[in-house]
Amino acid sequence: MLLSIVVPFYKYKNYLNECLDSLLNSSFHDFETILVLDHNEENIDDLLQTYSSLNIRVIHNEKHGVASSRNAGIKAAKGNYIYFLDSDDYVLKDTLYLLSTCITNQDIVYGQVNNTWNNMANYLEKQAKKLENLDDEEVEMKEMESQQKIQDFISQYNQPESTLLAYYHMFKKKRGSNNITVLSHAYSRTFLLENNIEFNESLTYYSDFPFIIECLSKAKTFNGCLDAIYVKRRHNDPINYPALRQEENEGRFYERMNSYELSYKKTNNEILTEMIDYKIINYYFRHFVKRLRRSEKPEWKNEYFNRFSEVMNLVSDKAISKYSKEKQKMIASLKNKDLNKTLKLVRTFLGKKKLKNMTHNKNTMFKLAYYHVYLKKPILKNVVLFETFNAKNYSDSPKYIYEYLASHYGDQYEFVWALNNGAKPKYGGKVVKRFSFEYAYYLARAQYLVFNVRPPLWYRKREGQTFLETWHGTPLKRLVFDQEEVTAASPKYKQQFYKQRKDWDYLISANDFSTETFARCFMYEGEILDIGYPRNDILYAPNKEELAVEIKKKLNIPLDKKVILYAPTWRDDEYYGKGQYKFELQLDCKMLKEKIGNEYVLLLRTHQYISDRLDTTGLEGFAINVSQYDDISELYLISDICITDYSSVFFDFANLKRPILFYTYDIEKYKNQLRGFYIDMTSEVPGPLLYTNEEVLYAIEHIDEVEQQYSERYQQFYDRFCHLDDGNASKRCVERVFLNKKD
Ligand code: C2G
Repeated sequence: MLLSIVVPFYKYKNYLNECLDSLLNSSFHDFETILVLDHNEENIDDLLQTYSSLNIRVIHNEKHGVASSRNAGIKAAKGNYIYFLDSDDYVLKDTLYLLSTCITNQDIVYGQVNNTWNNMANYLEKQAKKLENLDDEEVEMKEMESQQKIQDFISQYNQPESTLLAYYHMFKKKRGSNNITVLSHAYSRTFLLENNIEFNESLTYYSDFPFIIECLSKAKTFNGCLDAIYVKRRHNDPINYPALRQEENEGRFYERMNSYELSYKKTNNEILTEMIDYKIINYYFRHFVKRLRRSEKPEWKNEYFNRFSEVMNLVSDKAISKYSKEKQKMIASLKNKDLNKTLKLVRTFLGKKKLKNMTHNKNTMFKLAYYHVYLKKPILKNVVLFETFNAKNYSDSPKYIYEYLASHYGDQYEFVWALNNGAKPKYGGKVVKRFSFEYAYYLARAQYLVFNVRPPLWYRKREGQTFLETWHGTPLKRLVFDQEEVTAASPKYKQQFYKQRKDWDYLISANDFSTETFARCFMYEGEILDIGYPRNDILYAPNKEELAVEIKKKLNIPLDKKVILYAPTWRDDEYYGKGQYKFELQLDCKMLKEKIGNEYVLLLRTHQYISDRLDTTGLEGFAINVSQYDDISELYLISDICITDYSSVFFDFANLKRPILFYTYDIEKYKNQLRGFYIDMTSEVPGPLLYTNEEVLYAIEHIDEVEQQYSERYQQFYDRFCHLDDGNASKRCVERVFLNKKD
């Protein structure tokens, strides 16, 4: 047998599932799977059953930790080569096959690791596209550049080329020793056993580094295949499912130091020693300096500083000489255990770095003012800053809270709106552009902040500030901590959310269902105002008929025409770039115009994340693009029918008790791959799920029948989700948050 795949398992069964799945789908089969159970608490019998065709050998680690699990795996292995696969990672279909083609009596055969938080297919597709876009000449240039770098590296040392190539590829480039990993490579079992190479079990977090250094130091023959990709999962929920490297632990620092020291002991090789040097120096400038300057834990300036000084004294002068004079000085003062001098140098070093980052992008200069000037000034009493959808429009609950507050208590407060679209708030509130100096000013100094999404990441909540998070919809799609993989967001999303939600003093909920869901999915512990949605007050306004006429006139809609609003949501996997989502209209507007154009006007409204512009050519007199219209609540008021998909708009629209149609042409993908839902779309939503344009047309033409058919379900839905809305939510909100009344 060629390979023994050693999979240590401690926790996160859902990841193990994907890991084993990847082995099952591998195009290469000459391997055994050794699953080393490390006191796992989740029962995995069902998984073993599912993957019985892999003939998994299960062994139990008597000790604890990934090092001893892997050692147990090495001992149990029967294959000629050993491949370590962590239970939260996976391989691609051809990874093992490609690796196997390079195995011809080498001590080590190396592959390559790719990090991902997304699915790998996406990544590969993107890579392929990138290559497609480069013309042949560019590809050739890039290839030549990288060849040149490799040659430069090789020419520096006097060692066999295959060894140097292995070093180069494993370390990627000079001074890049941070990339070092034991993963993605196959190790000859005899080589490991004959040389007594094993993981150091006293290390929990950092046993990889000395292991690979020892392997590289002792191996005589190498081969590699960089296309043999090992996929390393970037955990996107470090709060609930931290990866080993994301766990916070007291002993971590000392372990890191021990691991560096141990690594030096494992080799005499010049290149490898230099790699260790670089790793230590990199750690100093990338991480240690920040802790030294900012950590509140006194250890960083005492014990940790002294211990690091000892380790830095092991670093060769040759490696140090490759750094700038400034960095050399910082290293020297650390080596001399001169804390005061080091602190001084570090302060300048970090200050310069920050300034460089800020001035590099002139657009962020206001942040400097925010941190260094505005935050130091006192809070401005009774100043309220409002923001809706990142200042895209004047709408949603902040608008209604503002209008209530301004019309009833206008003389007691000063109002500021962050608005980028030129909208003018009623009652003459001050307008600032998001991410401007003025914006930073009010973000730092306003006493009250009313936002319907999260504030910028650089916002620092101050003592004396009250933050009211209104949120922007009853959740249908799974949110934050209820989502397994956050496909569209950065892997830091959950971590950031966790931190930010602590800043909220109040969170508004439109119904009991939201109250329960938000508390869980945001891991929110603050006060929830279950008062209904201020944005829905208008739907209960006594003069709503007159308001509707006004709005229709504003939009040039003939008063004798009925109105259909089509308001779909965005799709996590269809985007151009950060925050810029694609949307392709699947509704056949031309056909609808032909069939129902006499009776209806169609309002098309894309979600605020969508950057595609709808093309309404040929639809004049029938379809109106209202995507830029500020307030969707006003559009509800004039609409006789609402068509949506998985957007929360129907929870609000249902307050009007008017018919709702669901055009869910991609429900399977949306439900299973992208988000998952909190409620059962097929049995709980207040209208039919329609999959084709013909079905949509039929439903519109038979809307009375649809209403009748769904009347019972609609009522149940209304009772469950609209039970708090009555036109007075803004009032209740203002009384609690601004007048501090409790019921
Ligand atoms: N919206 C809109 N036009 C659309 C879609 C949405 O104006 N075509 C507004 C509605 O007010 C809606 C809100 O944006 O309630 C949120 O949109 P969703 O489609 O529900 O999606 P998302 O922004 O992901 O928010 O708890 C709710 C979730 O956070 C969903």
